[in-house]
Amino acid sequence: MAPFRNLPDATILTDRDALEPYRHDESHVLGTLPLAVVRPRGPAALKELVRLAKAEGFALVPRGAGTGKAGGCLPTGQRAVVVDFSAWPGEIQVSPQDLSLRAPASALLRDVKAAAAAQGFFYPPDPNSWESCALGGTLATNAGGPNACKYGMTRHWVLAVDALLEDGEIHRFGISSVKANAGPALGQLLIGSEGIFGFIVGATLRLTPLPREYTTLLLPVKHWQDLLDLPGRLCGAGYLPSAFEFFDPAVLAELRAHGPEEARRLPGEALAILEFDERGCTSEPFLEGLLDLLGPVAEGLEVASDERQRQGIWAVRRMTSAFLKERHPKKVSEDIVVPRSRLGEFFTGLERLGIPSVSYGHLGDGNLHVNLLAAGETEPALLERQLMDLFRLSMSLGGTLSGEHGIGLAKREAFLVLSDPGQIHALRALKQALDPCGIFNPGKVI
Ligand code: 2HG
Ligand code: ZN
Repeated sequence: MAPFRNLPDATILTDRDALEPYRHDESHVLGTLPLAVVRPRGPAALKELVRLAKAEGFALVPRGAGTGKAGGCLPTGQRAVVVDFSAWPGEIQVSPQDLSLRAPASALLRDVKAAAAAQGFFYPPDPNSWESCALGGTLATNAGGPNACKYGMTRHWVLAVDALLEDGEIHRFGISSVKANAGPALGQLLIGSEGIFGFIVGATLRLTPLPREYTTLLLPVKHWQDLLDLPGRLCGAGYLPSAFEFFDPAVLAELRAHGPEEARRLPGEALAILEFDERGCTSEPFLEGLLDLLGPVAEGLEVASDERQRQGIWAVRRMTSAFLKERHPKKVSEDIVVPRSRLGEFFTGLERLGIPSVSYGHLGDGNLHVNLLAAGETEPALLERQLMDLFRLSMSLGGTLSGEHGIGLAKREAFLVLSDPGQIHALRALKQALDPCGIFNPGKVI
């Protein structure tokens, strides 16, 4: 407690019981016990924290709502202080004329999306944790979600960020317009940086008009490989779904057998959920065109008849991760990506590797949640080999080892081994330049 005694405008936790939860996020990784948790309520607290961290030699670890999937907000080592942004002040303000929204890092993504929607606008990023995660965490991790298929990731919706840098001050990078080209975009460097270059305390987000209609489709198939060329075929023909999700046969069977009421009614051996949100997507010509394009695979296609059914379908998809975790507490879930044109090759390769796994996720953008359900019972060296094989396979097809969850602690070793050495060198040089004392979230990513 001693060094924090004079910290202005902050709540400080040092009680062991209060610190314990900060060793966890929603990944399978466990952090160390932090020295303290600080909840700053203004810039003065951050300035003093940065000064103290340098003087006393402790690390600062940022945390939003703790819903991350890669351990990016977990303390490591013996001298870490968690900076919990949940009390960071600020209001959500929508600017209809600028098609933008300002919000503090502490705002819940749910409230950001609702504030935009209340004025007829849409903020598309929709990670699975969207109802509980904090905006700051989504910015630090460049969160994804089903809508990324059409709308891209968090980074594509950020106009400006306010960030704490190593001088202890908060700096703004970017402006309230999509046009800004005065030099390289430092704000973009901070998004997805997982707090290793500085901490994001607020942002100006880009909005777009709220979609006025949705078509949500259930596409059950007998042979699940029949789904794999559909994302590419649809996109190639000008049908860009706002979401294209899937469950492989094993995940679907488990959901049907043990999931909630809505899951028990799901059809097919494997199943895709497609959603379109452009103007005209509920019209007959649109659906007829889609059916023509899909051909025989569309035999069992079901259109959600109303908003209630649509919400029921999404509720099942949204609970799949937690559902599988509850049934297989020691599972390891990955989030690799391959270009959608190579999905078939990916699954052929996965079968050839013999990695026991089940998959679901964002088929439309090639971001697959490959789950190793037996990870807890697998010998650690073998598990590591299986994961490295999985990452190598994805990369050999032009993909990557993480599509949306980030690197954090969970994938750091693999990231260092598998990345282009030039990339690691450049990232380390940036780290040295922006954080010469190494106080910002050390030991993460690089
Ligand atoms: C999802 O799409 C989330 O459901 C979580 O990204 C996936 O648990 C997972 O791996
Ligand atoms: Zn996901």
